[in-house]
Amino acid sequence: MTRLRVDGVPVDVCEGASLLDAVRAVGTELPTLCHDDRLRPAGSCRTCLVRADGRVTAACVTPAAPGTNVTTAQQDLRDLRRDAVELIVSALPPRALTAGRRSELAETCRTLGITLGKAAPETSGNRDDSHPYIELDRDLCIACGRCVRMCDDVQGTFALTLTGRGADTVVAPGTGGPWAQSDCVACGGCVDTCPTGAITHPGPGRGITTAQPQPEQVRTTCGYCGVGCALDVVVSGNQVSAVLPALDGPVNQGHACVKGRFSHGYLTSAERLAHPLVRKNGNLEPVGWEEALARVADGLRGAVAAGGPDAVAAISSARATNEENYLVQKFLRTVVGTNNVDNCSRLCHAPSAAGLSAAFGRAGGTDSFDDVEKADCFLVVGANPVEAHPVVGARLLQQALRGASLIVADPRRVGLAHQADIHLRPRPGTNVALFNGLAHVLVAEGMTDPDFLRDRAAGLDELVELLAQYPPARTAELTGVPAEDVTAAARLYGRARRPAILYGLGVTEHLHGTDGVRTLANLAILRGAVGDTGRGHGVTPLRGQNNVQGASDMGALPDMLPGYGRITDPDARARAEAVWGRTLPARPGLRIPEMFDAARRGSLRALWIIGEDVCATDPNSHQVADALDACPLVVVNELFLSETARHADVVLPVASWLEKDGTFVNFDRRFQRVRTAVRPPAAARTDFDITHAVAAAMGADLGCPTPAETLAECGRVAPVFAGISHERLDREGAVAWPCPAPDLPGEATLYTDAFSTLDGRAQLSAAPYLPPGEAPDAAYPLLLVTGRRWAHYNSGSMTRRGGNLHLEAGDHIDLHPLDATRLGVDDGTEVTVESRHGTARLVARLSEELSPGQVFCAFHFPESGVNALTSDHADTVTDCPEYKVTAVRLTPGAV
Ligand SMILES: Nc1nc2c(c(=O)[nH]1)N[C@H]1C(S)=C(S)[C@@H](COP(=O)(O)OP(=O)(O)OC[C@H]3O[C@@H](n4cnc5c(=O)[nH]c(N)nc54)[C@H](O)[C@@H]3O)O[C@H]1N2
Ligand SMILES: Nc1nc2c(c(=O)[nH]1)N[C@H]1C(S)=C(S)[C@@H](COP(=O)(O)OP(=O)(O)OC[C@H]3O[C@@H](n4cnc5c(=O)[nH]c(N)nc54)[C@H](O)[C@@H]3O)O[C@H]1N2
Ligand SMILES: [Mo]
Repeated sequence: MTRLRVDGVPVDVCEGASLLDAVRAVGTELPTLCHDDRLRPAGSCRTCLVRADGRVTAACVTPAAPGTNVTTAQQDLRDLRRDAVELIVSALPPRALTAGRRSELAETCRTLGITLGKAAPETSGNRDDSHPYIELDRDLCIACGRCVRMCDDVQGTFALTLTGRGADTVVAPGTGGPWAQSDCVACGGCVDTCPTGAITHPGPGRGITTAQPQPEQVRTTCGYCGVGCALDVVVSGNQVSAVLPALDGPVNQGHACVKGRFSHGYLTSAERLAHPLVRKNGNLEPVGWEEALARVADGLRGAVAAGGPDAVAAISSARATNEENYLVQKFLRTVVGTNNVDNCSRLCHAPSAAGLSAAFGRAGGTDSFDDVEKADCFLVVGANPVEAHPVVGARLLQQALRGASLIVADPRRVGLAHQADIHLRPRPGTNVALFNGLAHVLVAEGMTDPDFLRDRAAGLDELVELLAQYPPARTAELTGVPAEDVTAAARLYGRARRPAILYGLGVTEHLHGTDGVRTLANLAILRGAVGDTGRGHGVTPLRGQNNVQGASDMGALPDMLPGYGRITDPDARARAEAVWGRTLPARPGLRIPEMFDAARRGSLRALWIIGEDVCATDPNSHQVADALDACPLVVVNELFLSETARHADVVLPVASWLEKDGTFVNFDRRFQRVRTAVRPPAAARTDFDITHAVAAAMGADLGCPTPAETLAECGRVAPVFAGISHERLDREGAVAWPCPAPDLPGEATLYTDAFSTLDGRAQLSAAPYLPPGEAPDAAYPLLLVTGRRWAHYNSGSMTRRGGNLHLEAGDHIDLHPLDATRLGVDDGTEVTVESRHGTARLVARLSEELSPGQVFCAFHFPESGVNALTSDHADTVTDCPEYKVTAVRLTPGAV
């Protein structure tokens, strides 16, 4: 702590604080037009002048030295500050300060009593409104550089620059052309920091920024990806006018991405479902809730009568809240009497849950993301956070720019790879060989932690024996990664002081995804870099959906009760039975692909799909559609008439994340609150209410009248959540699980004393490399990897309905220029892609980010049919589809 005096008042500030921090600490406000707490100080606007030990200085750039006497209130200082603001305003047209203008500058002028007296003449036309979410009015730019620093220092996109000279300096996209064609990824950082309204978001939210809290503002957690950004939703008349990143958001810290910040246009889309639909004479027709619920209840009863409780199954939603997922699995287990419940974790990080449980004992990441600040080396594997988890991607990028070493393992030159010390490019499907190769070098060169391995790990001898087969040269043959890169990457990870591993679907969505997770975990165990040893930050899966961790935590899994009690474990069942007052079926239920098999065979007679567009996003989609068509009752809870809803017998209109109350669990196991910002359309209801209503129509009462009471009940079934409640989250913001008691902090870092495995040790895995399920051949010579693009989200149901469509209007397939030339394909032209399973139509995009022989596409536009291409091959342990490896051929034009 540093002690100094501000206007005579003693004040203590932290090491590294500025005079501005000290002045604010005593409650004095200064104008700060070029300053934002999220950014490096610039000291250019001279509006925060103070006197420090007699010398006039800009408070924002002057370090708070011990004993300094700071004064702020003398008239000459007031005049200097006022002159500085007046000078800035005098160069702006009157609209900078028109009545009702929401901006920091307008606010400052109102406070200082500065009016338009000396303003420059009104101008017009110097605008760039090419972008759907960001508008630039160059005449209002004061060249404070906040937007540029936000783009560089927080987002890491470097899309903006200051151009021109002297008083004519203004911000511009670095590429020179219109904003829409720049490198901007619409994180909204520049909009949020701009103090004058030069950069704004068009529409009712224009000019609202985090600097000016609004009367109707609701704190919630983003409902897109699993990062768990805390957002403040500004509401006016049941409409969202702006969504602002919360400055105190534990993961996002005042940052957001295009999805959370701007992609809420879907809320008011004309296509939004507003009434239940029931199939009559082959057509889906609008009906009242009573009729729809009666149809569901009759269908469920009929299915049970014909095939017993196991003739019913549900796919619960990783987009929905914990409380909704808890209720859905409780309904299946206690009202229907089956364990047939699963969620999209099956398609995503089920291998993480299996692999991390086997290695360490629990089904989540081992450490807190806060540790990025302490890590000095990142191994990022099969993940593209710059596009898929942009806020995480940006924080990793900043750490790399500050000197942390970065190893990226991805077949493609993804965003982070541009900043990597080493980019390993394994052939898709060869991770296990790569990780074994890295482990070989760690062992061979003595970069392991013998004490940790002796005291806290098991399985070393077996692993060392296996690793003999993976010297760098053989690893290079198996993976295509040069031997010297394998060695160099192992040394970088092996010699780091505090290395951290983060990974994504490039590890899990493979035939041997669980082996991939386990052999990756080996690296952290060999180094003793897990288990709170102070020598590293473990292994973190960048989980996908907003609440995929939570959906699984809540027991929406065929073999697990809430809190991961095994359904086959009599003690776990007994605990749930005591709370629920019912005997539970002991046999594990069906996994998602098994549900479709059972439907095609005729043994599954009712399937309730809650927020998953299985016909678009599950693999081998023609077979999925066949399964739905074969199933006598398909009920779909949806926001839109998705591909899946089109195959349903009953479609129930639902509320989305901005329209409901509950909690989500993010990728590093933090529970956070979700709060209702606006009402859903017409007759749409929450999944929570619908589950209750279906139970009631079946004559059952699920208890749990409110989301808060539901989480409380869940804590009684699952002791690991017992310390977490809505009331506590309202107070504390976020709490990580495990958290067994209200007076204990959540365990953000796991395994401090022991691992949660049977013997308390981390388990090394001696898994040999086995080839992927599909391999290219003469007929299908290219290897297709599927994954994500920054502007759209999964099935695209929400991001295709709003401004994001202007950012990316369709799916395209990236291919190397050498392949394009060979195949006669031009950039931007239509191509037909065929696999052994189906056909898709896409637009070609030439890209050197891929190796020749490999192609890449996303699956955000169902009409392009990408999942008609993907196969039924799936992880041998968890059934997670092998989305990352499909052999295809490509022909120019539409066939
Ligand atoms: N914008 C956007 N964000 C999203 C989503 C979205 O659809 N759009 N979806 C969300 C969801 S549900 C999820 S699960 C996450 C997913 O987030 P990520 O896991 O980052 O997503 P992907 O792009 O599917 O795959 C990651 C990378 O794996 C690489 N890869 C493929 N095969 C291999 C391999 O064999 N070895 C290695 N080392 N790498 C390989 C691919 O080239 C790709 O770059 O994103 C979430 N966030
Ligand atoms: N080829 C290929 N396919 C993939 C992948 C891949 O990498 N490659 N990745 C896979 C992965 S990781 C995942 S997670 C899946 C994701 O696949 P899905 O889960 O199918 O995708 P989403 O678009 O996230 O959401 C599903 C539906 O939920 C609806 N929805 C949104 N919020 C709510 C809500 O609160 N309640 C209800 N009831 N509905 C809601 C949306 O309108 C949408 O139609 O895709 C998988 N498919
Ligand atoms: Mo996912």
